[in-house]
Amino acid sequence: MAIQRTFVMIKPDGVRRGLIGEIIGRFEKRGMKIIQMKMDRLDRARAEKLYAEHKGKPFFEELVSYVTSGPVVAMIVESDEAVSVVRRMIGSTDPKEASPGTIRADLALSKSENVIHASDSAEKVQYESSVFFS
Ligand code: FUP
Repeated sequence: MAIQRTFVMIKPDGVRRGLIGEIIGRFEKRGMKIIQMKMDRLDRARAEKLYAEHKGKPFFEELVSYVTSGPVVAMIVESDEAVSVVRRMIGSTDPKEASPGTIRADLALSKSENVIHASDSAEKVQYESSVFFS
C-alpha cells in the first residue's frame, strides 16, 4: 500500500453547472479522503503558473481565459495510489474519447471545458498544490 495525495481542481464549468457535489461524491464513495478543499478564483498570473507546461501552445490563451472565468474548487485527495487512481477516474482529456463511467465522459463533451483537472505525477502534485495551498 502506498498512501498518496493528489491535487484535484473542479474547473469553472463544473462549478457553474452545479457539479461540485457529484464530483466530490465520486471520490468519497470510492473511499478516498478529502484532506483540504477550497473555492477560489484564479487570476491570470496564477492560471499561467498552474498551466506553465502549456505556455506557447495554440490552446493556451483559451485555456487561461476559461480557467479564470469563474470560481474553481481546489482539493487535496488522499488514497492508496491516489495520483493514478484519480487520473483513471477523470478519464481522457477529450471527454468524447473518455471511457464511460469516468467523470469527463459522464459529465462533459468539450475538450477545452472538461470539468476537472488532476495532477498526473507526484511532482505535479507539489507544484499545482502550491498555486492554491500554502
Ligand atoms: P489533462 O492532463 O487531461 O487535464 O490534459 P492536459 O494537461 O494535456 O491539458 C490541460 C488542459 O488544456 C485540458 F484539460 C484542456 C486544455 N486542452 C485544450 O483545450 N486543447 C488541447 O488540445 C489540449 C488541452
